[in-house]
Amino acid sequence: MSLNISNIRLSMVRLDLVHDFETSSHRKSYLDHILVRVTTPDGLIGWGECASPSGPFYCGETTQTCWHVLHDHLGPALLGREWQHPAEAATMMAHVSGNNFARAGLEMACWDLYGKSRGRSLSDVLGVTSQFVDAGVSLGIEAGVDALLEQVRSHVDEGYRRVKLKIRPGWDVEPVRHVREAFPDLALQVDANTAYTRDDVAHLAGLDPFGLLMIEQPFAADDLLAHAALRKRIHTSVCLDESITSLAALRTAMHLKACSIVNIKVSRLGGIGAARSVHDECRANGVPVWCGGMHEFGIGRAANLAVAGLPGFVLPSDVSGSAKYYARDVVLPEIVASDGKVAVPQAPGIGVEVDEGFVEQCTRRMVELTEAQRECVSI
Ligand code: OSB
Ligand code: MG
Repeated sequence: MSLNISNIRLSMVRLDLVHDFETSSHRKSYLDHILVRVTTPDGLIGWGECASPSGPFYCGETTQTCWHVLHDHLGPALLGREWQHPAEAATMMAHVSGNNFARAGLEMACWDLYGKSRGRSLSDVLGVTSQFVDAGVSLGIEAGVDALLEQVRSHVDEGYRRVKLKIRPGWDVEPVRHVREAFPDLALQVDANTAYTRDDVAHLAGLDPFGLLMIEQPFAADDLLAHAALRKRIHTSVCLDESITSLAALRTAMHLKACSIVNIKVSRLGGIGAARSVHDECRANGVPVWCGGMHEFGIGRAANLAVAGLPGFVLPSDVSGSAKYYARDVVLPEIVASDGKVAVPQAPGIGVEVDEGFVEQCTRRMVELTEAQRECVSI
């Protein structure tokens, strides 16, 4: 059974964060994600989410570049063309280089369509059998140690058993020491979002006494050699996030022994298919993986949960319940964490229903692309 997309609607949707989030590069209080709604000539609807940060800090993409690339390049590459499987749709977009966040949004919508057309959930289509994913939380940089301890306390009280702390020069060993003293048994890890340089290797070794699960991406995305050097100097496992933008990048990182753990993100890798390939390669090589997040709304979050159910995901994910991020989600049923676990959606496609009325209320910009006109309505 072949599918083809006759209409693509892009909606830029803003949700406020319940708690400001600060990383080594920036602070944010809201999210502008692009929801991608695709329709077939028979009226089947698929949804995807482009979870790009607003500014070019995590990677080069922004909400605006994603909008442009989806509108002018990726959307037109798919409109009106027949495909049998989302992998084939991905091939139709392969001439567009980079722009993985934009690509992931549209590719996700193709998986949703594909699953719905067969009455099968994404997790089933991916061969996932796990019903639950171990959910951790990623906590931002706070004004002080007391505020951080309060954040850790409230999430531990909610049942989360793994916490990731954002670090940067000047906010690393001391906050980690305080959290470790207050929570001796908590599974704890840190994420530097590229804030350090090779000169900091000895300083980062100062994190070794705290029994961390890993240190994530201390150095620049393209500085695999610095990560390899760090691995030789510390006992704590080194995990890569920003560096792993493709299967080829993963293979290079493994070859250089730059990491012992990989954070898999659907957005950064340009889609569910690429995320699965990276997972398969890691699994074949005995590299443990876990599922990272980009503060996704319910659509991207549901897709992450299906991916995180794959067997190589042996470490807790950053995919928390929706309530950790925003007051109301764009999907029903709400994604909830209970006892540190989140259920893998089982309904057809990505497995969540989009609350279109609420989406409309939160939409700041919308455009529709059709096969005939390429573009018809915009607000
Ligand atoms: O590095 O993992 C990261 C959020 C935005 C950009 C980068 C990162 C993050 C997170 C949050 O750590 C993960 C989440 O809760 O979705
Ligand atoms: Mg990270």
